[in-house]
Formats: sequence, C-alpha cells, structure tokens
Amino acid sequence: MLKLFYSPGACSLVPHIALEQAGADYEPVRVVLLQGEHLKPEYLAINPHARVPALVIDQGTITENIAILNYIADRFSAAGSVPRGDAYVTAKCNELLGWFASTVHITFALIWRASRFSDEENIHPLIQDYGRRILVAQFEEIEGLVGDGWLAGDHFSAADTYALTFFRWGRRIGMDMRDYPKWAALNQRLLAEPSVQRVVDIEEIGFELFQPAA
Ligand SMILES: N[C@@H](CCC(=O)N[C@@H](CS)C(=O)NCC(=O)O)C(=O)O
Repeated sequence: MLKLFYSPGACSLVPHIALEQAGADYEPVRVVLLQGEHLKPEYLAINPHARVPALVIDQGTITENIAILNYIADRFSAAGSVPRGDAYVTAKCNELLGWFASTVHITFALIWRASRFSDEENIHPLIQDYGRRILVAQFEEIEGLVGDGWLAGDHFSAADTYALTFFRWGRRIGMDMRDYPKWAALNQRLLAEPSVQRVVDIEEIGFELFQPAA
C-alpha cells in the first residue's frame, strides 16, 4: 500500500487531495512539522531533505511535490493531480506547479524560515518584510489567473489545490485575503468537492482559514 507522509495544512495537502480524488489505496502518515517530527532520524531515513510530502511506493520513495503529483497522475489516470491526455494542458499545469513550488513557496520560506537565507539574525526581519512585500505581487498574479473554472483543464488539478493551500497560508500570516475574490471563489468550488472535504477532515485543519476574512 502507498504511504503519504504529510503535515496538516502543509504543501503535502496537494498530493493528499490527489490521492483521495483518485480513490487510491493509501495510508496517510502524519509528520507534524510544528513538533519537529520531520527532523527525527525515522523521518530523515525517508526524506533526508527533511521535507513533506514523501510518497512511499513498492519500488521506493518519491519526494518533491511535482514528482509525486506526476507519479499519481500516471499511476491512477484520475483527475485531481496533473491532467493527462492533452500535452498542452499537462504542461500548463506543470508550469503553474513549477512556479508555485520554486517561487511562491520560497516566498513563504523567506517569511517563516528566514534563517535559511542568512545566519545573521539581525537581518531576518528585513528578509521577512521583503517576503511579505513580494508575496502581495505574487498573490495578485494568482488572482489574475483565476477564471470561472479551474486553473488548468476542465477539472480541478493540483494547481488549484496548491493555490488553495497558499490561500490558507496567507490567512495564517495575517494577509487580508478579501483582496482576492476570484481566488476565494475557486476555493469554494474546491471545498465543495467530496475528496477535498475528506482530506480537510483527515488533516483536521478546519475550513475557516480557506475563507477570505482577514
Ligand atoms: N521542494 C519541496 C519543498 C517541500 C517543503 O518545503 N515542504 C515544507 C512543508 S510545506 C516542509 O516540509 N518544511 C519543513 C521545513 O521547512 O523545515 C517540494 O516541492 O516538495
């Protein structure tokens, strides 16, 4: 059976929803980042980079969200991960995932993990402040990408659920998410999906931080 190592509300939410949407036979294994469980030897044996998500399959372990999501897409041929069947739509979804993982996610690291960018503690507030400023521009870009449907293709994909995850993180750092009404509406469409509801329940992360109120 597959095992997905996740932390509640972390970017592992994205493959968690993809597995649930695919109807996969998998075991969700909780690794609570706030309690430092990802730094313990047991978890470092699974992912030496000390990050979630990690997906353990029969052949070995897959880390890195984009690799995991493309594996889920190929293995299950189901919606909710990376669309298959139209090479352009597949590429557009991966394009968004690449930007999210390499840029927007890293902006949150500037805010939450400033020590990763400098060991001089006195400049950490500057790094965090810079992160907050560039995040506004990135969030505006996400808002501009959202239409009436989904971000890539005619069904929700990992691009949508990654954006859902960022929205919640925006609330966590106190951003006024009322500035992004189209994105909030995208969240509502996602939260109406039974697979998304099930994962919110499994991870026990509640619905309120997905709502726009500041
Ligand atoms: N490049 C990795 C990054 C994963 C990542 O940073 N995950 C976060 C949770 S959202 C994490 O495990 N953070 C632990 C830490 O920063 O110590 C990926 O895309 O999978």
